[in-house]
Amino acid sequence: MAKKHIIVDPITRIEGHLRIEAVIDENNTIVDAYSSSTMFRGIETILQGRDPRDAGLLAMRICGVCTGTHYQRSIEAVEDAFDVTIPKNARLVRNLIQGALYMHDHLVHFYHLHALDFVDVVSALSADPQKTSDEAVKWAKVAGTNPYIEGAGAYKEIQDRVAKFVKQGRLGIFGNGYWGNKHYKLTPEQNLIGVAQYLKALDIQRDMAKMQAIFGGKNPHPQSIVVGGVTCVQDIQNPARIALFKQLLQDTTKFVKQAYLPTVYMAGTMYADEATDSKATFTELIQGKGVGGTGGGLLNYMSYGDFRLDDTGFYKSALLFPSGVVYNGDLSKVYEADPEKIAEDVTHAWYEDSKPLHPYDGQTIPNYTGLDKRADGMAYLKTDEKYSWIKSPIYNDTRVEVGPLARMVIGVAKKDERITKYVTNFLKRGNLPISVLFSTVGRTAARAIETELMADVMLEWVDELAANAASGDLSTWTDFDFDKVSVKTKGMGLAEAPRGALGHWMRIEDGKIANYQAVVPSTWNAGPRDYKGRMGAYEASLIGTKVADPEQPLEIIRTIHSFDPCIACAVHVVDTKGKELGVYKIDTQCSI
Ligand code: NFE
Ligand code: MG
Repeated sequence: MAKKHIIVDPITRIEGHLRIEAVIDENNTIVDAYSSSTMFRGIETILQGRDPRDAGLLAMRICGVCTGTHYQRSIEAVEDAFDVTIPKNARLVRNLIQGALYMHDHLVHFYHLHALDFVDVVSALSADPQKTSDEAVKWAKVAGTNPYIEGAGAYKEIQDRVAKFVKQGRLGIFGNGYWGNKHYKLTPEQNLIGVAQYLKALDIQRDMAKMQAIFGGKNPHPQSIVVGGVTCVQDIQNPARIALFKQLLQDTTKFVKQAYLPTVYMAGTMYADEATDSKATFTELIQGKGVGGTGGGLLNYMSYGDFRLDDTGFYKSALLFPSGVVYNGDLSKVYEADPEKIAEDVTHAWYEDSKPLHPYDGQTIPNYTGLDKRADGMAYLKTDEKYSWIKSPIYNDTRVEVGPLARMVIGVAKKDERITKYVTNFLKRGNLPISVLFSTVGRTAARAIETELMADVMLEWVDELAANAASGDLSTWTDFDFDKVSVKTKGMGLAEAPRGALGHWMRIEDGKIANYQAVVPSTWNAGPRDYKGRMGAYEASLIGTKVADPEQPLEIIRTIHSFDPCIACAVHVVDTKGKELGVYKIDTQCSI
């Protein structure tokens, strides 16, 4: 039987526009896959010629999600150029804003962007509320706690709310799901737990956003970070502001521990067969045999490291998440991440050809070559040529995955005490081997482990900030000599974002930005094939996955969602002359 082509475009419940073309064999197993951003926009180009100190405010408009992270990375690039070390209060405040952003991002991802790939909402209507409550107790116990939502009455109330929606024939936020698909594996009671927490998480995420606004001034797009430090002097001086942050942190941590983690255990256990369904090697993966579990993918992981724990200087401080590189899922060897070894390739991206370039010398010259319109009326990606607006980042001439899973894997490989403790505890409680991490389910579990770790460590930081301010240290800014930029200089802000390794590189000449490049987590993960024809992380993760119903490619969406795609971030160049680069129509229903 001939191979079939599945096109998912757009992938929904993500930021931006992403198209996946997958080829399945006669057993409905994916044997080839292509990831394409169909969106073109931009920031890097408009930063050229501007004052470096303003770059952060513009750079954070790359995205509406990890806004504060781009802001901070851009400012750190300038601080690197000037060799500025920020004061302790500024470091702690930046850590708290970023930490709250991680918690917010991970929670919204798990519940609102990803959960419905595992939770069948319609099935929840046939759940027994008492059994649901008992089931919630069972999974909370695995996580060593009590359920956040308790009692048959609470579950009955939520079930009635959803039933009302369904009876009126309008599923609202739950519309357009693949409800009833054979690859949904939770019981009706487990599905009801998922739905109940989904709705509650809408309130919790608001509080996590508030935490960012306490020190950031607002959210999204905070405005209190400046080159040399922070401007939220009044908030640091006012114990009530710090106490409010701490209260919101404690309230939201409760949900992380008593709802998010138990539910990851529940879903992880019910989908565990997928996490452990293969132990193939990388060579077997690229032959289409699957590796680790479903969705394992490249098995090469990279982290730049992040969250400074002392004030010795940006690239000198001890880190909460260590930097490093692990190849082929081999945790026995870990290599240092060397910024010199980063390059972006555009062989299969809609830009003027060049050899792979280091970001300091990166170019963004669009060259849109269109799609292949065939006799069947459909437009296909020209996969032998250019097929995405996303470039292909390369590290040390290999493709790597970045993100929470990479951070946890590298932390364990580097024998980092705190990360090893959180990962080991998680696996021990759930009676799971470490190999389960190398899968779609594992990627989702790693994000939950990171959220708990982040919540706990932020409680230490907020107390440290309160104690430091109480001791009389109210310093928030380090002075620096701007005239230094009249000479030629350069700087990079290399650290992490919720979705993985994030770098901003800036060349400065005559006090103005001469070149600016951002290489972003979703660029690393969603990039197309490179100049050697090697797959990006999304593409590799789909190989070997079995699709239960090609008309409902739930498994493709589930695995891609596990990376938490942000295409707005991944593509951030624009043709500033507003020239039309090409027009094509997308058939969102296509599955042929
Ligand atoms: Ni637009 Fe982002 C994060 C950055 S991109 S969300 O996290 O940087 O992947
Ligand atoms: Mg870029």
